[in-house]
Amino acid sequence: AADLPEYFNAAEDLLAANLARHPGKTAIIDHRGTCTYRELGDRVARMADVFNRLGVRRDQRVLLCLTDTRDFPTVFLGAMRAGVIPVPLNTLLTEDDYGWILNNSGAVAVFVSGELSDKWQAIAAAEPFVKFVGSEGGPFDDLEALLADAQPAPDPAPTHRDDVAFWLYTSGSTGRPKGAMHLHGSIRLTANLYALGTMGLREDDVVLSVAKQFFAYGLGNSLSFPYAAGATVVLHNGRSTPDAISALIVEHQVSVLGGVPTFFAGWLAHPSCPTKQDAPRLRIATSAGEALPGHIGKAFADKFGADVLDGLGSTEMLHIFVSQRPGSVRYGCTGRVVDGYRVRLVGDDGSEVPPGEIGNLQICGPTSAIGYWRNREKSTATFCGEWTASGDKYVCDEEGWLTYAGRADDMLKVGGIYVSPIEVEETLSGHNMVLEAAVVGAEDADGLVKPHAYVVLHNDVQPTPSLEQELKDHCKSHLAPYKYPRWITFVAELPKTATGKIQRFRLREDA
Ligand code: 3SK
Repeated sequence: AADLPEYFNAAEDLLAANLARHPGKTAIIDHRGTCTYRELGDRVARMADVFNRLGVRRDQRVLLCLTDTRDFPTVFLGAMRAGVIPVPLNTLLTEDDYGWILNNSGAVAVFVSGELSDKWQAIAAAEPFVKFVGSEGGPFDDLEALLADAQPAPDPAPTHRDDVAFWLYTSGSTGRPKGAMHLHGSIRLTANLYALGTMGLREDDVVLSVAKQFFAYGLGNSLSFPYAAGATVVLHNGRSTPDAISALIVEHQVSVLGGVPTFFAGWLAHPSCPTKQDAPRLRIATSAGEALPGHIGKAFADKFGADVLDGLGSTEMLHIFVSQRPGSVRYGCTGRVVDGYRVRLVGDDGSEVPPGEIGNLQICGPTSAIGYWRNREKSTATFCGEWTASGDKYVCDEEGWLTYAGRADDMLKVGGIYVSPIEVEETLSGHNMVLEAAVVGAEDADGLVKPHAYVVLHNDVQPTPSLEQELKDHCKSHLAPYKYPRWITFVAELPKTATGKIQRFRLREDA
């Protein structure tokens, strides 16, 4: 961080060099067409006036419930440039989640994509002092009209590199999500250390990310990294289906693809997946979110003659700190520590374990969040001095190659997104035919983890295939849909300790 100027504004830093160097270059391609760096810079500069007119002041929080269009970087960078704190939200959460986060964050404004506004209307009606702004339709004031009326602010807010720039909410196994607070300096540092230094992102790249911008992984892939490199990013405002991603790769000749293992597994087997001839510029892919099974990485490399760089990152560290390197990939493990970070593996007593033994992964590096908002207990458990606990178990060999060995807690990573088994269990138990439930991770045919529920029904209820489907639908409608259990096993009772705690490890052994 000492290499950065003391007074440093992350939004200004990402845009200024591009505005000076190639203002007419396409920064973004989205469903509206192309947006040059000049146009993006203008929109971002106007946002300061939009915030002013909305009555949003420095250090206040604004929520972004936005799909992947140019409006996301407009609001995200515009907020940081004005010293306002943007808080991107997972667009798949429920109304209940949003109400809780609005209250927890104390946000004073919410930016909502038209197609997501149903989940916000009741909240907006109950919050007369919070401003709601809509993107592309919906009942709220229109962002485009506000931008058109606004005057561009010539100068960014004089933020310090150690000022809080933005927050990202992340789920834990118990309780509500935690708002990880990130600093202005961290955005440039993740770009320098990982995107430019490790992955080798270039100005002539055309980047596409399967993970959306509201995820830490997608925020780097689609926002900070392409702008730091002066590249072009393709934004897709719909679901990242194999058809959609294939079409975008071919149409825009994508050269860097940011994916997750669940996506790669389905896409490589899908009829729409382009050939190397259709996608000749595709030169590199990244994978994160969950460990990449070696056979999936090899299948991609065989098909495209390009590496998939598996990596491990976290919302707390902002982006990837363990990664494969182009040209020296070892499929089946996650890679080695990224220059600028240090990792160590510790046993349950806190002492380092020797090479070859499983330990709890901790990371030291300049991009860690400074804590969780309003959560002293979980902040002190995760951020231990210069070390941040990742919650993953790893093994390291003598040469520093790190291989994933499972989670240290009960959390599941499903398609790269955290799922709390407890939340799914509580939802199942809320169904009137369910007495209790336990959820663990089980591997599908590709070796990727998905939720598996063990359900005890009330005495007079018989398990049937239609009840199994009903319980899955119940979860999909009460939770973010990716959290639903892919398998349900009806059991007479759950394994428990003498004190009544569910022994998930015994179910994992059976799964
Ligand atoms: O889940 C991951 O591996 C990840 C990667 C990059 C940034 C953030 C995260 C959570």
